[in-house]
Amino acid sequence: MLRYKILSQNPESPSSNMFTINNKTGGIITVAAGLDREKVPQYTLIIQATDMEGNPMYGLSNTATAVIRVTDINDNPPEFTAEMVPENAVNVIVANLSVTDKDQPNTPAWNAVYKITGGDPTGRFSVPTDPTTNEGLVTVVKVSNIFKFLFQLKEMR
Ligand SMILES: [Ca+2]
Ligand SMILES: [Ca+2]
Repeated sequence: MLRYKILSQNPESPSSNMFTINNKTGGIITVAAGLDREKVPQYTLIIQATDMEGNPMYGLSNTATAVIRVTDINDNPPEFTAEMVPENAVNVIVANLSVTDKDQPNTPAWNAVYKITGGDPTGRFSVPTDPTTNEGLVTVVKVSNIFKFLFQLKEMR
């Protein structure tokens, strides 16, 4: 007849008893709120099992390590990290917008989608996302008439 207990938890953050163990079944459950992958992605617990129903005089014990990995949830909005710096280009990307998101990289919780919410009533720009860097690529999709005119002039030469 075994009895289980947690000997230690590493790290002891945000509190030293984030988990409890069912002393008969060995099932580990969370007791305290505050699990956050961005702060502590993994806990290591040292578990002790003792026979003789955990009798400290006659029981024999051994320890094992339980590694608890905290999975991600989408609890961080993307944050812009740089000011938009326009470059002198007319046809393709005119600016890169970068954001940081503390959630797990390359997951739906991390991938940014950029949307122009104002200032472009004729839909001249589009902002696709760079799939590897998560940057917003501000792109001219519709060239204004004056530019079209200039391009035509160039082609005629
Ligand atoms: Ca996010
Ligand atoms: Ca998260």
